[in-house]
Amino acid sequence: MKVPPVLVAAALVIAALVLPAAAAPLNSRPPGVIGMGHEGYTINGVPNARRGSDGIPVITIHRGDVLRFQNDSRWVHIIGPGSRGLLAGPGAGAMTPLRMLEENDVYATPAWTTPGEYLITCTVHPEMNAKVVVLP
Ligand SMILES: [Cu+2]
Repeated sequence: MKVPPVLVAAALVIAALVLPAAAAPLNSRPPGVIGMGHEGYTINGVPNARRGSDGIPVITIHRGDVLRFQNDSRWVHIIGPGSRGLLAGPGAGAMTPLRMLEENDVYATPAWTTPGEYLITCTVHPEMNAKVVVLP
C-alpha cells in the first residue's frame, strides 16, 4: 500500500511538535549565571546586569571576576569575542576565541584581568550580543 506524501508530511509535523516536549527537561539556571536562549542572553538574576538603550545586555564586573554561562535552551551556541556574529581577534577580554555550548552546558570564562568594555557574540545567532564592562 502506498502512503500519500501528504500523510507522511503531516506525521512529521506532528512529531516535530510533540518530540521536543518529550525531551528531558533543561537544567534550571542558577542565580548569577547568564542564560542562553534562542537568539539572546538571559540576564535576570545576574548581578549588575541590565539592558542597554539598544536592548543589548550590559554586564558589569570587576577586574578578576569570571562570567558564567549556561545554555538553557535546546539550541547550540558558539560564543566568542565580537559583535553581530563576527568574531574579533583572539584575546579580546577573557573570552576564549570560541566556545560551543550545547543544551545544559555550563561555561565559566577565565578571569577578566583588563578593565575596559568588551563585546561578545554568538556565531550561530548574530542577534545574540552582549557587552561586558570590566571595572578596575
Ligand atoms: Cu547562539
